[in-house]
Amino acid sequence: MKRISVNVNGVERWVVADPKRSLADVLREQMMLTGCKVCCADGQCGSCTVLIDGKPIRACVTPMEKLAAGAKIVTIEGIGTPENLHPLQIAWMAHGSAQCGVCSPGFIMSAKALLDKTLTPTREEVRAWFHRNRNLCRCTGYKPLIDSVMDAAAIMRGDKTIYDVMPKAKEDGSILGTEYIRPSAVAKVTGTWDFGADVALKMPAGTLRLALVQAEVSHALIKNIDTAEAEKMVGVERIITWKDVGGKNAITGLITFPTNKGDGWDRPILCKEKIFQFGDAIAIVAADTEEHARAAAKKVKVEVEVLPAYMSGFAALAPDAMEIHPGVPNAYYEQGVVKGADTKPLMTSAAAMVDITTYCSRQPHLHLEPDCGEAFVDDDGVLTILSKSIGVHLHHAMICPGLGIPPEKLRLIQNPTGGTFGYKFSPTMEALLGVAALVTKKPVSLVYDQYQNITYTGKRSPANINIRLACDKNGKLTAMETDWWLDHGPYSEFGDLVTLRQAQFTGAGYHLENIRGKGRTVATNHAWGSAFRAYGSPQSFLASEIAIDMLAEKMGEDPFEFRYKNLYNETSTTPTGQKPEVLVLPKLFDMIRPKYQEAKKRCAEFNKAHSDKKRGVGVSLGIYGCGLDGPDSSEARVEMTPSGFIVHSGWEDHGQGADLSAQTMAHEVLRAAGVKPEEIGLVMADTFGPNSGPAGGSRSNVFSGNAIRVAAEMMLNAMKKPGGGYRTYKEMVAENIPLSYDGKWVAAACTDCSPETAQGNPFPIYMYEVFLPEVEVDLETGETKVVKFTTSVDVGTIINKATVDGQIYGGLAQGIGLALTEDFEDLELHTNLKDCGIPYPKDVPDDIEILYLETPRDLGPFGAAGVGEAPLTAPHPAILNAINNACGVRVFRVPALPEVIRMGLEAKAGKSATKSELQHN
Ligand code: MCN
Ligand code: FES
Ligand code: FES
Repeated sequence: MKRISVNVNGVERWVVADPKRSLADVLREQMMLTGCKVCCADGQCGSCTVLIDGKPIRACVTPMEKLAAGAKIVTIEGIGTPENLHPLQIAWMAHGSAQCGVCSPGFIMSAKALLDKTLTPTREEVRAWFHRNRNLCRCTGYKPLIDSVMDAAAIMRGDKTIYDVMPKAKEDGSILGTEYIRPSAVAKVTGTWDFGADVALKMPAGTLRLALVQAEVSHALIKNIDTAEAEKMVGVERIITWKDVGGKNAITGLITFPTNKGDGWDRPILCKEKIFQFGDAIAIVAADTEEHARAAAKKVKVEVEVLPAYMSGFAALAPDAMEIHPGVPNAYYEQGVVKGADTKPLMTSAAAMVDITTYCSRQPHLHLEPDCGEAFVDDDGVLTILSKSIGVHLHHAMICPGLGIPPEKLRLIQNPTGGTFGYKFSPTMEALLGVAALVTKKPVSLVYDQYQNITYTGKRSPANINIRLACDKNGKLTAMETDWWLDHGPYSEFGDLVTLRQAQFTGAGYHLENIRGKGRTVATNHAWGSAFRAYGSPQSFLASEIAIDMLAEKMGEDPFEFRYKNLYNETSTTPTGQKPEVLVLPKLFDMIRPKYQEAKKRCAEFNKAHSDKKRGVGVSLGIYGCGLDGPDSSEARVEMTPSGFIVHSGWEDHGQGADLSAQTMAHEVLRAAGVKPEEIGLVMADTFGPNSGPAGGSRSNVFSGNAIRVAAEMMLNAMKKPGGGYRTYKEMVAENIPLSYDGKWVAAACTDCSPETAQGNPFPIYMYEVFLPEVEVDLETGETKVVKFTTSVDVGTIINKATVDGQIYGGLAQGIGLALTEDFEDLELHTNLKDCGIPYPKDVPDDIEILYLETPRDLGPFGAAGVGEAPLTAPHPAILNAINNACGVRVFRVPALPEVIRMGLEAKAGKSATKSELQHN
């Protein structure tokens, strides 16, 4: 320990600290300057960036002892306050740049250092600066961040005013379709938005800190758990094992289909007899500090008998593979698709047919904020769990029987959340927190480090799809056959649905009336499969959007026009036999066609001038449904108070902007009574409030948006005076009129899909997008980058323009990662953000163009569909198609790593790789 003098935000202070501790830890834990966020603790993400003597420094890798005497430290708290914001903070809000907001303080500090040097940077200089300073963002695709810096610089130069930059309501007061800022924006850009790790620091004295004892192998029998030595370690209060869990000690997967061969109780809260995957929780240590808890966790001895680990669908499907869950076959769910006529004769008589196998990877979510949460038993004896849950009511049902408490004694509330992209559709640590709080009878907190966050949360389920696609002599699609499996890891939750998604989306978008296929969900010992943005569809479109490209090639036709003539028409149905709710794909293709032609010309000119690098353009389409399968519903409440209105909604916010959307939906109705947006407060994502369903499946804008609209309409009706005008709060009270209204919206016309045929009407509304990337391939190294991305999109009426732009930019950036770099396969290598292949600023093009078509949907709130998942449905096959267009190499799996492309180039040049090597390497 040492008494160290520091100058923080202009104030000279003394702090007693361990000189080896990081500046980030001292700022956060000792000075409570929690605007300095720690996401990786490894210098990779820049979320902890502060200024030291004007330079951007990553505080997580700066030990206190490295601080020079008299060094001046500036944190986000030192550059602006909610009442007096820095231009960068204003511009960040104005461009919707703080989506989840966990990266915002770090980016703003980094940008400040740049603008302190120059007020006239170019966009490229800003991008290079962020890239060099390792500033990562997973939500925004970076473009809005660059826009923000450019605007902040303009304000600081005096070329623009704050008024110019800040979005405004429309003249009639409506904020629908504007770029109105989020209610959470000020807190996010000033660093006062408390994420779960900040909440943990601010828990009361006596809160126990938890650490997990986790499996270090992927498949094993547990012979003994010895806690004796660990119990004696300093600070330890209690070591908790399966014996301490009061209920079934399992998380129920709420399996959807009775044809599922398991019972859905396959995921233990704490492992008893068996380890199913690396990282599985075996015991929890509760101690006075996190350091003590982690040290003791290392001393728990787990004796195991290692079993063969099945790390892929290929391995788990092998005839001699043992059952991972004894009594349940590894292929535990089968899904068929049967539409139209028998496809066999159509395949035989086809003018052309493509038969390929594609493999979509175990894409990691790479949300920056590591998983975290707290729990306590409140004064009424209710176990209250705070976490990143994006399905508080869903998770309540999934964990309650495992904990063994009555449902009314369990409450889940979502903490401000630093991105999930779907991994939090599964409960992660909720049950662990719950068990610990129940056993110790004290408040507890658990904060994963980035290693745990990556290795012990769910991932996208890899899919291996064989597709055969046929057309007649006119190039019209006649039939499709598919055969697929999904590697869903060891736990069955949502495994049947993701398998069904292949039936719903493979071949979607085209007039394709004859389909036969069969798929299966396979248990493996790799990471458990969880929801991931666009859930299930990236696997499907990888297959069908490469196949159709190849079919066009076989027919000697342009891939854009070949698609165009096969798009859904007035007589078409989706692969599940549903009539599309709007016919927008031909218009989206018409809109983007001139861009396609320009791109082809641009690429040809580049290729003429370069022999070492080649450029190409690719096309694909993507579609996704809004909703959970079948008759889904959402509830909301609007309450009138003396000072305004409160929307109560379960719409969880990952970072996508649930707060602003809930406010906008209510305001668009209530503004008739002269209500201002700022008079509408929010109480969100709490199981003691209305059940709005999970924020997944891009369902919330439609379902929760409609439920809020309905509740607001009921309120407005109640406020209406017989002679015109609206009642005030006082008048409502005086007339004894209820002050609270519950709205509900049900997609009543939707039906489930059958496991045998997949036929049904699963979604009320779909989103549609066309992808047009341009890539550059280095012919020597195989390195590929996306240099420009154009997309045309129809997500119905736009509720907030900055939100929708941000969703699309961010989704495309994740699509670039999926296509080229991201993976979670190697448990030794893929253990941090960088090695999992997360795109840094310069890995995503600044040149992204979005063309909007706004076709109002009859069932959408104010005509809106959803948007979150659309941009990640099919950007990656378009990129792979563009690679082929650039250099003639077909890649059938993602990520298309340079070595795979290089192998393809060598094969083309007459060297060794075969088609099957390219499909499976
Ligand atoms: N929206 C709009 N106008 C439309 C459609 C949508 O303004 N026509 C807005 C909505 O009001 C909402 C956002 O766009 O703020 C996304 O709406 P929707 O598609 O309904 O999605 P959900 O609110 O249900 O959010 C979930 C969705 C999914 S499934 C994932 S995964 C996802 C995503 O949104 N994860 C995200 N976007 C994310 N964005 C961030 N920053 N972080 C995540 O983890
Ligand atoms: Fe410091 Fe990531 S760089 S937390
Ligand atoms: Fe950048 Fe979420 S806003 S990580």
